[in-house]
Amino acid sequence: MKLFTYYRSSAAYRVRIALNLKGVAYEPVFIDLRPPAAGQRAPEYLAINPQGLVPALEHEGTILTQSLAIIEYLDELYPQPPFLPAAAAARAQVRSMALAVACEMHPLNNSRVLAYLRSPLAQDEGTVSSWYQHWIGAGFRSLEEQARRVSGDGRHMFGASVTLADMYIVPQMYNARRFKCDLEPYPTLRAICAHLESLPAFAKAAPEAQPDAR
Ligand SMILES: N[C@@H](CCC(=O)N[C@@H](CS)C(=O)NCC(=O)O)C(=O)O
Repeated sequence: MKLFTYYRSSAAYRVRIALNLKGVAYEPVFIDLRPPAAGQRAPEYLAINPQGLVPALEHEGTILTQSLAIIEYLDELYPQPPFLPAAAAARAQVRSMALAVACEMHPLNNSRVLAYLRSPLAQDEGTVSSWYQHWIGAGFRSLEEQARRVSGDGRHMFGASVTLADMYIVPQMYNARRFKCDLEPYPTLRAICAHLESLPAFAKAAPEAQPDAR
């Protein structure tokens, strides 16, 4: 199994966590997203993933893209430990929190969106930073309340074991710290992430633990 990854990509970070939780060995292929390399837009990478985004996963000759599709694939292939609870309503609650990160927060703060604000829209770093912090605040406020309602132990987004939602909140929290967002208003999310980041599968997936970190 080959994972096309970049250490600071939060979407790749989600998949690294999932692979580690399943105990699946993989070969990382490093795609440097920063200019001037911009490896995600190189013709050889676009041949692998026409979306021009990391992650991508190659397994048995098939290439998969989009972190959620990849993580669900892994969960179907390797059912233990399961990434979703058993009950239908609980599964929907977990997916809702993962999707709040994947569909509402991350797309607004992705590197290509921030780059577009800088050029051609000519926004200065202060404006780019308030854009970033605004959308983190909007997302985290709702997730804080959701997690407060459905976390079973204050250490997981849902119930008392690791689910899909945990694989999405930790990388988003990492990014929020990196962009110096005020995290004081989110004690539930901070406590959950502190616990999750101490687990080996999460620690091994962290950006700083990756061979391409610099
Ligand atoms: N929804 C996608 C998001 C993928 C994505 O946006 N990846 C970012 C890194 S976190 C990327 O490749 N950005 C390159 C760019 O913005 O040009 C997923 O979940 O896989």
